[in-house]
Amino acid sequence: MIATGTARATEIARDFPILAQRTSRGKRLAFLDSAASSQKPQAVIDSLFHYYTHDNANIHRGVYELAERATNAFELARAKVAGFVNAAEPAEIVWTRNTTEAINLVSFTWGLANLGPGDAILTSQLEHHSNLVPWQLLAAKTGAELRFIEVDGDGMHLLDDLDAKLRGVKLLALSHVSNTLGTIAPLEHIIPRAHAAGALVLVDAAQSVPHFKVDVRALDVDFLAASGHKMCGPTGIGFLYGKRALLEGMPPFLTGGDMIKEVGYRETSFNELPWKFEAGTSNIADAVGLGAAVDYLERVGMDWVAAHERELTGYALDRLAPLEARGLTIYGPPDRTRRSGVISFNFADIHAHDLASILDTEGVCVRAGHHCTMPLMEKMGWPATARASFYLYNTEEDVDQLISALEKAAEVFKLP
Ligand code: 7TS
Repeated sequence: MIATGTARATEIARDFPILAQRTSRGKRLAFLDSAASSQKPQAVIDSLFHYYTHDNANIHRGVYELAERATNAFELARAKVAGFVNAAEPAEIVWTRNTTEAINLVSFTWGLANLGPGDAILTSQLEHHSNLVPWQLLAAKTGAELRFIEVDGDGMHLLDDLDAKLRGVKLLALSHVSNTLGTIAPLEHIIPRAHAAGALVLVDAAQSVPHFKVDVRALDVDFLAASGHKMCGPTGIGFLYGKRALLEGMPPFLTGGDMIKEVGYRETSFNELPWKFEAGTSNIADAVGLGAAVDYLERVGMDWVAAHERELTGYALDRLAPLEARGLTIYGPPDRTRRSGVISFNFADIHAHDLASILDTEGVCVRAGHHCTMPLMEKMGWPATARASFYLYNTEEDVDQLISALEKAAEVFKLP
């Protein structure tokens, strides 16, 4: 079973030219940092080249052929993203630079218009700073209260008091998958309860949409944010999904060109969805690139991606387990069905940064540090962790290389 997955992943890895290189020390590259940013398949690189070589022009204004082609490519990419997350229509997809900007859009528009003293925002103790700091600032500006779903020592949500926590909550803002611990939030249980309490739900899907099928209508999310660069797409492009009725009711975010209908010297009427939220010239080429990334992922099949990552994570956990006797600590949910392809760990008393540097000498790329979840690290009492994260192009060979590199670290640090 695993072998089949690995054979396919080995083929898939060939679509990603960057992975074929050797490091400056002559090592095979084991790229295990896709939670930070994924690599790009040739099809995405080609789409950018094609766009700039054949179609480039500004959109929504030109009457000439090039401008029409650019506009069509841009809007087709939006439709692809809408299909990928099963939005009811492309107009419910607003382009942003990334997840962070999508969350800020909701905070600055819906949030400032709808929250006040006596209201509450509920998030969790697992959140990336992107899904925390905007709500801290919004609470400070509006007088709303910020509350937290707590997590246990394994990073599992504690939901016994959820209904009590939801009292007075107007917005629940939750990450689907934790970038630090891999915890998958049980959204199918949480969202109906949030709606029953009268709250809207925003899902930070930066770590879920790239890795398994996410259906905004089946989940019944109100807003969802994701980043193109984590799902085989270019940097600088991401999106906000919002239900039409909500987006319609929200004031614009940034203002200027393209987001307007009529402008007078003293007043302005705004464009229709989704352009009302897309001021100025958009990141056209990278939107087109993200459309190509969606095509690529759909060709591979998101069910296969999810199954492969689950298998590979299981294989990695099995191979890491014997190192626990030498001081390795693995964090995150012990229940493998509740964790994604992210494994945070520490090795004896080696600092996570030193560990990551040694792994780097062996060609293994992992992230070390607080993973933009400083409050979580403080709560858990971990100064830092090293983190390996998997994607569709990773293979058992990558995991084996990680294990050998950890054994090398044990030697260097003279662990027993
Ligand atoms: N939310 C989650 C859950 C994330 O993992 C990240 C990025 C973001 C939001 C922000 O995404 P951006 O594209 O707007 O920057 N996470 C990581 C990471 O784990 N390592 O580097 C970036």
